[in-house]
Amino acid sequence: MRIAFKGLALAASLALAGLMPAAAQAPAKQEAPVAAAAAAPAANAAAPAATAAKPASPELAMDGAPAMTVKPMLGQPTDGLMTIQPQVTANGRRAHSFHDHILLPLITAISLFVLALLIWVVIRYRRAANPVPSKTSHNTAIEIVWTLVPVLILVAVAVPSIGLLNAQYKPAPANAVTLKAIGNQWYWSYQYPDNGGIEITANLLKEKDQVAAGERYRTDADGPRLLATDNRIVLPVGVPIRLITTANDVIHSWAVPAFWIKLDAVPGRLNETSFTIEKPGLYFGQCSELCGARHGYMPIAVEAVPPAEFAAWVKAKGGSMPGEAKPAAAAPAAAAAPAAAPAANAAAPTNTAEAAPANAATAEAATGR
Ligand SMILES: [Cu+2]
Repeated sequence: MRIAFKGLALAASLALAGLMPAAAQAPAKQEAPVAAAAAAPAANAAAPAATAAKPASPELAMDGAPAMTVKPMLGQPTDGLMTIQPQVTANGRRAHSFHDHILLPLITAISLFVLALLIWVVIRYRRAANPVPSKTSHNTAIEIVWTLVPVLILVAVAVPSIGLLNAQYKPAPANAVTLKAIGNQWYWSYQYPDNGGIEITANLLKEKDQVAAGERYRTDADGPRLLATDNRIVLPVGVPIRLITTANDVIHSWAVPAFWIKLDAVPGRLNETSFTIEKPGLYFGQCSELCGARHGYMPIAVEAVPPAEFAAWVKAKGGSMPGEAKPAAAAPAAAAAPAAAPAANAAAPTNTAEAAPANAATAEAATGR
């Protein structure tokens, strides 16, 4: 039964996403979501119908989810910005403050002090001003000072630094939402193992002049060049996220600057960290481990939304929230077509196609933003 449901959920999400893993490198046509929506998924008829009912538009994610608009200054690089991106996690704020209030003043003071010493030496002890140089070779007091002071500075930096490092590897609490990010040459795929095994493949959106006529290309609503993806992942705000990374081929690294997250994705190994996003918004990142020819073309786009919207998105994807009953529509469908379950093919969705249209308007109101 559980396997049957998983198969259906996979079929549903694949149909919704309008792409199969094999097609990952080639962005599907814009019309795909609508076509897929007509055959609407087995799991939970109402919610997908709502998102799918919208017309295909470059501003919609390929799965038909409402696209979040890009906010200036938030979650992306900004022209002329000199410092770290605005941080939206506790660790990020802590690191930002560490950088701004401890490291930067310290580095500035040391640089100015050394510069002043150099200038003083150059002027005061130049040949013209100091024709007979001193033959002094040792000075115990000054040697103790120039050994001790740097040690004390390093200790002063190490204390907050190790605390921050420790905080970054704090295990996630039991109620965390798990996101598994899988690096592939050269795109990211995602799983939500606690939410009915939702799977998402996120590819770079190419520029208009790089795609064939009719194919989806990047617009400014999708995000900056080289950072926009065809499918965005969605995460709840204010809820701890357990991030697990791994890879299918070579080492990648899942990095989103605004979250203060950079976690290597290593084949055959699971790396884990946790964070809580404090502000709704659209956040961009990139693979940060040199992983091959198209390393620069595997962006990350995260929509952070209120928990209720996240729950609605999970339902729309055919998943479920932990502790919640499985979507009702999935049960009869699975019972009606047990044979179709293992293969995520066309058989399953057609069985429930009639049940799909449901009340689009209500669900749209619930998920609209
Ligand atoms: Cu990579």
